[in-house]
Amino acid sequence: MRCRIIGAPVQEGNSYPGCDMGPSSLRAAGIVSTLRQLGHDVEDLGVVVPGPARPQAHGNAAVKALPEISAWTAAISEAAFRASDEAMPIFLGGDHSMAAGTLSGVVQRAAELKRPLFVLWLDAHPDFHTLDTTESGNLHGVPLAYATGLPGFEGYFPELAATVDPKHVCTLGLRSVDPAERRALSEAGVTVHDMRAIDEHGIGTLLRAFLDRVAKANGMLHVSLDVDFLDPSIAPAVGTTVPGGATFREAHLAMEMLSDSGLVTSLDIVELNPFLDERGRTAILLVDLAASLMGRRIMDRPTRSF
Ligand code: HAR
Ligand code: MN
Ligand code: MN
Ligand code: MN
Repeated sequence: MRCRIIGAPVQEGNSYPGCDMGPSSLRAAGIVSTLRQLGHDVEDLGVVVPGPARPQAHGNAAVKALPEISAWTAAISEAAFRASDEAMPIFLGGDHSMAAGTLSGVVQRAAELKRPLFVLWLDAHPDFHTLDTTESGNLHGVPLAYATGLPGFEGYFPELAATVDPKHVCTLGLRSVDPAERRALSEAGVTVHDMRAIDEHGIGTLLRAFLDRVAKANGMLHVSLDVDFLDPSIAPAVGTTVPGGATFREAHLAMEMLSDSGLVTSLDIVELNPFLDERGRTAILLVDLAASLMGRRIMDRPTRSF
């Protein structure tokens, strides 16, 4: 497969400095060479550079770094649209606010190809706040609401060329949802599989049902993998750890099933904060998960000696 790696070192969307080092850490952990070893044609496009931030204030005084995130969103969206031309873009974050740009770019691509875009959101959080409902004001909490066309972003974030149908979104791994998000998710018809659903039904059953829907609709599939989807015991390098996350095997199984499906057309790896990592273990785990998603199987998994 033809892949394009794009760094998006945005960190203004969260309150723990360090996410800007995410792309470097994933590169140091071998993201490019690992995908090449799996036989993919990998082009490394470096990092996105945002345009100048225009001063902007919002009625919700909690909102932070709106001019910066708006500038990042525009630049990332353009890069995502271009990179998704006959290739699979893999976006290295950066905090999750970058998904405002990646989703906006890939949904524009899907609209051009006249195919529906589906989104698998692997995260402890749904990131389904609007600029009006966010209480923390951290804009990594809003990208999914923006991309699905929820109101209140007009005039603040770039105008969307197309929106993601919220009924094509499946969130998996949730365990920290604010009241306003809970209401908005249910009104919009987003599929919500929280950790309890994973415990009860198994991640494979839930993912299988979603993948069947994507396949039936001839959909494109964007996967957004937030580090805090994973249990903090295996993935400490994230500002917003929440106990009770996905295990090593649950995460790999999800990636292996995604690989088998052949449906994934774009991927985000977000929220990695290398400043909080332990000898690169989270970055290494993320590269291994990306490898599973891109075709590595248990039987040919190399043993690691560091
Ligand atoms: N819902 C909370 C807020 O809006 C927490 C958002 C945290 N988001 C992430 N990404 N860490 O998923 O502040
Ligand atoms: Mn997130
Ligand atoms: Mn999260
Ligand atoms: Mn769904």
